[in-house]
Amino acid sequence: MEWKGGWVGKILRVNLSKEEVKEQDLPKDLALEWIGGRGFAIKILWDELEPETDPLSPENKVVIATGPLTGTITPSSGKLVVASKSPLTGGYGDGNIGTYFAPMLKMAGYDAVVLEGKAKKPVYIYITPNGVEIKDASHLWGKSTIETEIILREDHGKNIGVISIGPAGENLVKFAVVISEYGRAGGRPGIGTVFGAKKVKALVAEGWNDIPVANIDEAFNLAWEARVKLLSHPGYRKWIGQGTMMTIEWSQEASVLPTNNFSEGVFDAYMNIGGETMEKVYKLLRKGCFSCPMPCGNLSIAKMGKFMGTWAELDYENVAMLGSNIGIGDMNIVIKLNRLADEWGVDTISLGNAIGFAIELYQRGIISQKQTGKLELKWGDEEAILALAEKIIKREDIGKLLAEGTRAAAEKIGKEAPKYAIQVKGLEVSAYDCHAAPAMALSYGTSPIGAHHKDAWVISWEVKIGRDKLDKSKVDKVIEFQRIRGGLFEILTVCRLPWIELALDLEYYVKLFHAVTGINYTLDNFFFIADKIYNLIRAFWIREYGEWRREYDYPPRKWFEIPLSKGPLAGAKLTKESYDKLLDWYYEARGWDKNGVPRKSTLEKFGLSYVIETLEERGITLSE
Ligand code: PTT
Ligand code: SF4
Repeated sequence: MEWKGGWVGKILRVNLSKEEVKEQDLPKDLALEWIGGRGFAIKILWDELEPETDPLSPENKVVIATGPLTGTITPSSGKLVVASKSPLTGGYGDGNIGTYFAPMLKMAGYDAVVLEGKAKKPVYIYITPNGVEIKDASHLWGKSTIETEIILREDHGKNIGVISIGPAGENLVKFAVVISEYGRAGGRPGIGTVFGAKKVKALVAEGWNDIPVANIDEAFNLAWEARVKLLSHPGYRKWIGQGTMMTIEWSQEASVLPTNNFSEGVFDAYMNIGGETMEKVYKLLRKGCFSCPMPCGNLSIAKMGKFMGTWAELDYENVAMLGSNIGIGDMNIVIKLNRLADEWGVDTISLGNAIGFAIELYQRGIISQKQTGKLELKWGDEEAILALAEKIIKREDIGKLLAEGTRAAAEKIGKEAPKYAIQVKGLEVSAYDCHAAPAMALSYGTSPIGAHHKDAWVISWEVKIGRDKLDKSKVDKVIEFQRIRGGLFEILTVCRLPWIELALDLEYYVKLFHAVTGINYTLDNFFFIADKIYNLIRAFWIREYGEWRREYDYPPRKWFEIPLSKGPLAGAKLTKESYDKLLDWYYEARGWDKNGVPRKSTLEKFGLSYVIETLEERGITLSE
């Protein structure tokens, strides 16, 4: 099978230790069998990392990968996967970022970049069709992501794509992300931290070559049709007005809005930080990714108080985690915290979790002012929260512990602390409380990177069909979404929101894939690849952890042990029996044994026999 477009056919290898840059032809089987994005990332990391590689050592690698539809006429195709072995979780980690760097990289001639080794001093990588340079970044080190991008644009012109890290990545805060265009973020499980460990401040791409397309007329007609469908959807107007921010009101109504470190699902001041208020009072302009007909970036500005004039891009997760989850009901403060997170290059979700965790421990007397560096931590206390956030980035006092993530911090603090760490596999939970949502809890529990909503956001479906209902349909839905969201969209590497929010049919992506590459794959072909990726990612975790236990796939203890005390669902909590039942069904449906380890027959079905050998060599027993 030959492709006629989509992939540009090269991988860029940057060895930072040797200061060497090499081009590699994109292997045909990598393209056809793993497609792109997450598929490329896990295959390269499995094949090329020695087991138990220290994530912050030169031996770890970062994979920055586009997909065959990235940068094409496909709607919303300016996406990029950044992946590595995660320093936060110790397992596979990735993130998806909307950035002009993605199409620029392809127009510069590369489908992916692999960073290897470690630079002696801070560097940035400048990529064009005329060559690739490893450039000195000493003048950028210590600067915020926003200052960094401004300087790089002054130096290289406006027509570039940039991804960079801020002080959080430099200081090896374990949940540092990469940032682009002053407010897009990617790589929650500490991919920015790995950049920092490698002393890579930024990547800059400037491309001008065409991305080949097999059948331009077919691609154009499909893309046009898709755009017309999106723009004429009844939800379009609200979407471009509020984007993901409309979820605040929905979450409040459904009692899943994380409040006070996921203690409650309702927040009294939710309206102040809701999508309606943002649109009417704070929104300044709409930003969008490359080729996006439904731009959702809410660039918003503080209107009152001491942060008046500060602007930041707002999304649901950011506002819930740096708002209700830490007791802040003033959008002006939420904007300031978001702006700081973007400048520092730190994940808003883990930051909001770390702050909420610390406040709860302080309130319960598990930590004292001696540990917090004299801070008195209270819900909604903006002064103390801003000071604590800064301590995390600078790794001062308790900030040093919290910068390791809530799982590691809780283990160190001991006592009852682990009960209040809202994380799975070391990655903090994103902004949906699951005291009364077992299927969503399963989604967090089985997400391939630790607790993230991106793979299977089943919560709105679950609320509709019944939270208490306990049958296999919940597991089927989680797996269906993992195939589509965690599979299809992460390998084609395009935005999933046209499908989720404005109902663009999945068949468009199949047809666009054909028009762009010339290859005929069905949705089932993509789902097979998605399942294969899930198995290889699971094997990667097992290889790195040296074992696997069911508990690793459990949601946070708090949801089982401390019920909600407010709102219409007061008294609700998860039960172990129900969760275990869902987990058993899930393992069975995936072809994994009762401990969550893929069976030999499952690995063989996906052509992953080489995995069996590696795991067995490491003393892991696999069932037939
Ligand atoms: C994503 C996670 C999310 S998911 C959000 S808001 W969301 C947070 N955004 C952050 C931010 O901003 N600044 C910051 N310092 N940290 C942040 N951490 C959080 O990171 C985003 C949109 C959104 S907004 C979502 S859901 C969709 N995500 C997609 C995805 O994952 N895949 C895909 N194919 N399409 C997607 N489309 C949507 O893109 P992570 P972005 Mg992000 C300021 O990276 O690690 O996956 O974590 O990408 O460009 O900001 O777009 O309510
Ligand atoms: Fe980017 Fe939003 Fe458009 Fe997706 S819908 S491509 S996140 S602007």
